[in-house]
Amino acid sequence: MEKTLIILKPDCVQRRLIGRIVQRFEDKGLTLAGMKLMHISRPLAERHYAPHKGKPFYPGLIDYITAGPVVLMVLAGARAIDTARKMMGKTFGYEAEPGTIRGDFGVSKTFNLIHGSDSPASAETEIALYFQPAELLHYTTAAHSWTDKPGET
Ligand code: IDP
Ligand code: MG
Repeated sequence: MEKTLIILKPDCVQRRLIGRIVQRFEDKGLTLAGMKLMHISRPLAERHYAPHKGKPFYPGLIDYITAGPVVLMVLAGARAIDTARKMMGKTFGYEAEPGTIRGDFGVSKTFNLIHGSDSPASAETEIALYFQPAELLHYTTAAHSWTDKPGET
C-alpha cells in the first residue's frame, strides 16, 4: 500500500482544525499508519525543506514550520500520495479550489495548513525523517474490504 507523509502545520494546530482535517482523510478511505505531535526543530526543518534552500521564501518557511507544534501523519492507501495532494489543493490558499483543504481554510501563500509528500521518493525520505519503522502500523480496518477493491488497478 502506498504511503505519504502529511504534516498539519502550526497554523492548522493553532486554529484548532486538526480534527476536521483528519476527518477528511478518514472519510476518503486513507488509513492512518502513524501519527504524532512534534515541535519540529530548525535542523530537522532544514533537512525537510532542503530542496527549497536558496529560494526567497525559504527563511520564512523555516520560521513558519518551527513556530509551534505540528501533527505528523503517515497515511496509507491506494494512490495515497496523489489523493492527498488533490485533497490539499494548490499551494496558495487563494488559488486552491473550494472543496480542497487549502481552498476551504486559507488565503495565504505561506500559511497553507498542510504538507503532503509529492512523489514516492519524497514520501520515503520524509517518512524516514519523522518516523522509526516500528512506529508505523500495518493493519486493515473493518471498512477496508469495501473501500479498496482487491486487484483493482
Ligand atoms: P507544496 O507545499 O504545495 O508542495 P512547495 O512549492 O513545495 O508547495 O512549497 C513548500 C511550502 O513553502 C508551501 O507549502 C508554502 O508553505 C511555502 N511556500 C511556497 N511558495 C511560497 C511563496 O512563494 N511564498 C511564501 N511561501 C511559499
Ligand atoms: Mg512541496
